[in-house]
Amino acid sequence: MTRTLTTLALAIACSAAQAFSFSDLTFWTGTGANRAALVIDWNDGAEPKSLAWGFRWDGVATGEDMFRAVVTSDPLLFSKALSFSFGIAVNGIGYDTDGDGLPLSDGTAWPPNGLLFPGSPSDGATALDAGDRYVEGWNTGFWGYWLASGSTLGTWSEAQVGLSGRQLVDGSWDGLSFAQGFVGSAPDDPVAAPEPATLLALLAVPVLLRRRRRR
Ligand SMILES: [Ca+2]
Repeated sequence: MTRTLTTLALAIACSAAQAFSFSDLTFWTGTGANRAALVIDWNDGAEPKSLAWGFRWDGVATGEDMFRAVVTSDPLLFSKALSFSFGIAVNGIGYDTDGDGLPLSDGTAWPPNGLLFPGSPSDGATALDAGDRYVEGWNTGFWGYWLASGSTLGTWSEAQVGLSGRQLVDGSWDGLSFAQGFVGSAPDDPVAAPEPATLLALLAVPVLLRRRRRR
């Protein structure tokens, strides 16, 4: 298993492209004629710096719709989010890189779909597995929200709305980039999050069973 995961990590690292485009995405969720992508940059010093997922939809969809769809469909992706009258805000995002669950230092009990609404914000929890990634912040930092356009990833600019207020545009990019100490930076160029079929081949049983056990 260790060697398999190392191979997977190498495959992820080597798939980084100079000009990342929609055709580079391998993990897609949702159905419809429109396409957008979600890029998550932990700014945690680990590689790959950021990962990207694709989202398809018809009609009207928001950044929140894409975020919820991606988090709840990728078994390796987890998030703590908060719900307000104006919509949701991201508190923490984690990635179970080694596919055996995402235990945190604060004992968080993740729900089956990986998207937790804890009710109050938290700071400072860390991933217990050495290879996993998790960053959260509310008073110590925050998940900045960025937007870009173009079938090839263009220049990022800070969103002027939250995830719930953002209406997705066909062929656009949403970025979440953690701002430690409230010092924001645009998402670094991503690599494609591994597609479900790859995950199933490499990790399927352990990941799916573990998620089921952890509820
Ligand atoms: Ca793990």
